[in-house]
Amino acid sequence: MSFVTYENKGAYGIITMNRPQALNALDSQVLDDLSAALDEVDLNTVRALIITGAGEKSFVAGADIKEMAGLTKAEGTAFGKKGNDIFRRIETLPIPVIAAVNGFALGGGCELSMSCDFRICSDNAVFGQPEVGLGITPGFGGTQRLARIVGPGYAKQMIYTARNIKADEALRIGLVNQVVSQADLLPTAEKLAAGIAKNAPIAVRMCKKAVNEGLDLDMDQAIELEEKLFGECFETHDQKEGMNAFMEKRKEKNFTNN
Ligand code: DAK
Repeated sequence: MSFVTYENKGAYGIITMNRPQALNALDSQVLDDLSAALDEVDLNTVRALIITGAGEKSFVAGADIKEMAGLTKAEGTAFGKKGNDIFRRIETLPIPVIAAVNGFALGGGCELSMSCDFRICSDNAVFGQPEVGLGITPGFGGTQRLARIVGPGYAKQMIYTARNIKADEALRIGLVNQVVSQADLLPTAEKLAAGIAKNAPIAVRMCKKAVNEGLDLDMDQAIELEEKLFGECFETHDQKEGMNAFMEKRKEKNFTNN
């Protein structure tokens, strides 16, 4: 039995973390299942991905504390690498990934949401990095991604105090882009995914690469990267189609990912 499901909705897909008896906490099995679900995404046809949690209470309540409790140093390091490799795969996936956070996003859950391109959440969502209260550091990229998303000040405050924040505060500090009701969460995420899927996939892919990789470069190098990726869009079918549609005053565009 898999703790992670994948549903192909045509232009976009939905991955659901589905271990509600443990509030979708991430143990080794769940991480393996998440990796297998990512394998199922057909990157030639699927143009955006949503990651959400099963149930109304939790997105992911963190790495599995019961499994981590007995780990040796070597096992702890290996567990951290397992999660990091999968989260990095999500971050660099050649299609946008939206986290639809439907409740607790704590520790590894907050970190999973931050490996996605952006986050929307329901009004009952709770975010936090409680690790220092458990005697560990965030281990799935939390110290790095949180600081990049909300800035070092808020990131350090959240991490050092281990204090959880609610949806409205997450919105205020820029951790999430939008807060909606539970009922509206998935429809809103699906609307966003479908909207992204209408655009030229090569161009969207280049934009993801430009933003992600550019953030780690100085401005001269970052602009050079943008120039290179901009250039790569030319002579593609989709560049010609997008520009021809404008000139022909056509609303419908046939982007083919070529
Ligand atoms: N791990 C394992 N089980 C969990 C869990 C978790 N993170 N969160 C919840 N559960 C389980 C509970 O144990 C309970 O199971 P039973 O006792 O019924 O068997 C069930 O889910 C329902 O939870 P509660 O009964 O506690 O539900 P409540 O509504 O009362 O409370 C809660 C919800 C989310 C406030 C509470 O469950 C809670 O505080 N959970 C722990 C949240 C947390 O601290 N999360 C961060 C985990 S630390 C690293 C790699 C990774 C990481 C760090 C380092 N390296 C290797 C370097 C990541 C660390 C983390 O994510």
